[in-house]
Amino acid sequence: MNRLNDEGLGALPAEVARPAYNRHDLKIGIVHMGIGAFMRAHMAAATEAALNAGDLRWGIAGVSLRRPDTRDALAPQDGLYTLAIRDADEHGQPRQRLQVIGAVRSLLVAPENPQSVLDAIAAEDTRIVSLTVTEKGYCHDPATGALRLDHPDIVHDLAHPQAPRSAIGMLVYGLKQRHALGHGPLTLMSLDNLPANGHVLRAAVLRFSEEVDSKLCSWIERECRFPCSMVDRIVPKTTDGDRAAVSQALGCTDAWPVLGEPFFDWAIEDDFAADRPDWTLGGARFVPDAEPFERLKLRMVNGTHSSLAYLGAMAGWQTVDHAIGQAPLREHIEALMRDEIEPTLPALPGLDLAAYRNNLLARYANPALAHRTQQIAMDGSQKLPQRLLGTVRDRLAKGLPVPRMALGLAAWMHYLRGVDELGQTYRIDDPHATELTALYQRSLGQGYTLDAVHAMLAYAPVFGDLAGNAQLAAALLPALQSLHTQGVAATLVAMRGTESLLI
Ligand code: CS2
Repeated sequence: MNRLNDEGLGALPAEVARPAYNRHDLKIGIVHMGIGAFMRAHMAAATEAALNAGDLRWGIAGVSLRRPDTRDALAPQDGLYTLAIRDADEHGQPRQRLQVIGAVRSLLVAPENPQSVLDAIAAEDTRIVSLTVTEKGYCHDPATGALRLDHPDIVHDLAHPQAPRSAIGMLVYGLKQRHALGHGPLTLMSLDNLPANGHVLRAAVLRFSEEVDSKLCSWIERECRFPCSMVDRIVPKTTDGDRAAVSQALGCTDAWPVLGEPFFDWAIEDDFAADRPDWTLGGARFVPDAEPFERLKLRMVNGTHSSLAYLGAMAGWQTVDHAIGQAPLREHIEALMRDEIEPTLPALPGLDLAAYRNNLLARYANPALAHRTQQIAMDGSQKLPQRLLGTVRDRLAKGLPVPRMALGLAAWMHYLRGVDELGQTYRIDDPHATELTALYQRSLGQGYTLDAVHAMLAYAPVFGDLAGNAQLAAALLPALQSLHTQGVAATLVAMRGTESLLI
């Protein structure tokens, strides 16, 4: 089979969507740090809509922060890749709609040539630098949000201005070069699942730049923009089977396609230093304040996703659709949203929470995604604060019970034992894995007791001020004991009828 590339675009099957513009005329207006599957199924797809409408200023330079695999796969394809949107037809049969995306115009691998990344950030045509570097990529303390000046990558980058390895270091040294060239301010746009993601990014960039050069820091503070945004599309990891199926449907080899659900949402603050694509053409909406959208999404989507992932992974339910197909789990997730999460959410004009909840349950049931619970379970220490603990804090402050929230947290703690109920071992994939595994071993590993629960809650990077919270510990203990002795399925059955609304 031929390789997908510019030359072969005309020969693709008629039903495959493809760029409607001449890719050679594309300018690079966006530098994207962390060119993984999520961004290629999300922001690049929205940008493609603006390019298709004829605004060719917004080609993307994609930066890989660690591995060369994306560049190695996409360079022979002229940067082209397929977005496969998957769901089920009216008979429940999986189907996919294919679109070849042309927005990614160049690919950089930071560790091979960090200077090329700084040059791209400093280039005159660049107006936006966007990031999907995952929660841990901000080198911040998840409980407080502050940049960790003792983070090994930050320590390294402050000492090596020519060869930074963190996204924050690259941004600041790239901005320094840009400022020296007089090329005008940038918009720095975080697309990660963090509350106030723009503020987290801004704080980290300013803190780092303060260490580098105070004039640079004031320029960034005054002139650059950091809009917050909420992004939502489920993007499972692409497998070899997916690559083969997409290639077969295209009639040529695509070594690096991405998959996604049909659902797409992106609410972004309209606060840009120097113009932006019209992403509304691709389904985005510009909003004055992204906070209520972020809170809704982080708590409802990501909060329930993480709860479902730890419970599912422990029970041996490997994919989200399989897990949500278990009636007691589905009932629990539905009640978790309705009774415990939704009462903590601000009202949003036009938002019907019951419809949002039902739609989310339908998204989880999508049989064509095969989204693995272990994929969502990774990096728990980075995810739990904004996904679960905000809801928990709000409820505890009002004296409201948290039995279902506590079950998700308990499932994460229980998951740290590293073996599921079928006896399968797995690796804890988390930047704090070593500490967390050791903590589990000397606390819960010695017995599921109240003292052990308090020892877990004392883990400051995750729980912060919740350490020593008696109400939370009292909710966690029975959940942990039940998961330990009865297992996930029996615990969920026992949760039926649990009252979360009243004290
Ligand atoms: C998921 C998210 O992997 C995870 O942790 O919860 O990636 C989720 O699929 C997206 O945020 C949905 O928008």
